[in-house]
Amino acid sequence: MKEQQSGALLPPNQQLAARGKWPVVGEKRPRAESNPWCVAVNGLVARPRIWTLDELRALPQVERVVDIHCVTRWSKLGARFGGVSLHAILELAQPLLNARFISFVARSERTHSTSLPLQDAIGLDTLIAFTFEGKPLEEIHGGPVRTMVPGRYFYKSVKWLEKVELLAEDRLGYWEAGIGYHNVADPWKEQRYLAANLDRHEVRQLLESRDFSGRDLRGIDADHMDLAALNARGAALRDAHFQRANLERACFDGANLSNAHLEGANLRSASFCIHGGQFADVEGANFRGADLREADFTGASLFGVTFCPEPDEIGEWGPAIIDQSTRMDDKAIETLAATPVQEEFVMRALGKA
Ligand SMILES: Nc1nc2c(c(=O)[nH]1)N[C@H]1C(S)=C(S)[C@@H](COP(=O)(O)O)O[C@H]1N2
Ligand SMILES: [Mo]
Repeated sequence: MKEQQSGALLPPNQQLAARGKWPVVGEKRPRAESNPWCVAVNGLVARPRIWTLDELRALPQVERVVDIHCVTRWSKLGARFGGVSLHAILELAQPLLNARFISFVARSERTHSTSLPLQDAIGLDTLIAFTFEGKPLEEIHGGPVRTMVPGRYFYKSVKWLEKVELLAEDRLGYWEAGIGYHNVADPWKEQRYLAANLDRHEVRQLLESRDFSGRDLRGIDADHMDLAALNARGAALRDAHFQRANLERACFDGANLSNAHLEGANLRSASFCIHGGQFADVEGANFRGADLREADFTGASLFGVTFCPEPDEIGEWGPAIIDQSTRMDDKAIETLAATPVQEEFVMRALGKA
């Protein structure tokens, strides 16, 4: 947002598409199907509903002039879309209190989808669009109906919308889960890929191989990713985000996870031990709500680690799941002494208190 206020029109490292040009990216057409087009609004809503296009067009229509920023570095400024605001549709659907994410699913061969935190989708003024520059949206650009999410890379805007689903937990979209496109996707912060300074081929390779060993992946944003059996031996993962990620059997031996966010992660049988003479550094990491059964912290440094909420702390996360199958040697436990609430919680959970 800072850049926008300072007057720049283009987010960092974007280029203007040629005047009048609108590149086609991703899928080229919707799934071939004979039944009439409908958009279902369901999941965690009080009033699920299947809308026909005529019914949607009968709702108040609005126009928005928005800037398109594709992650592949082209931008198209001042595009005029018309349709129904997501906000209006959600007012009719009445999301339940536990609805925190919204997934937009396409009527396409691979049921392409993308998701956003519900607050962002509403706050960014998402449009369910039928028209572009006053004319029906061309099929190749998502007609008859697509979403348009201003302020995010264009991969957050789905073509050929067929379902809007409200969710308690995030469900990563096609590009986000598959090739590591950043799950927030703010172009002004250049959130293109899950790790800064990696290109898309490197990210794809990392995810396919699940081999992070020895890599510098500081600040990586892998919230909600499925990374079971990840090899992260000796990796630099300071400030990494792994909230609710599946890291079962992951190996973090000798890795640096200081200040990493591991809340709610599945870390069953994960290992935080010594590798090549280097202990696993998890100082300041956050393990609230993580499953740490059979995890092994032998030799790890746990200074400033959080396993349970502090007394009177109000927050989303409960204590980590630790039991007698969780392995912590005396050296690791010693490093917890600076934080008595944490030490006491761990000793009790391990059955040593
Ligand atoms: N159904 C569907 N929606 C999609 C995609 C896709 O492959 N399938 N690609 C996304 C990406 S990466 C971009 S940049 C835009 C491209 O939209 P356009 O082809 O109209 O430019 O659609 C997004 N929505
Ligand atoms: Mo894109």
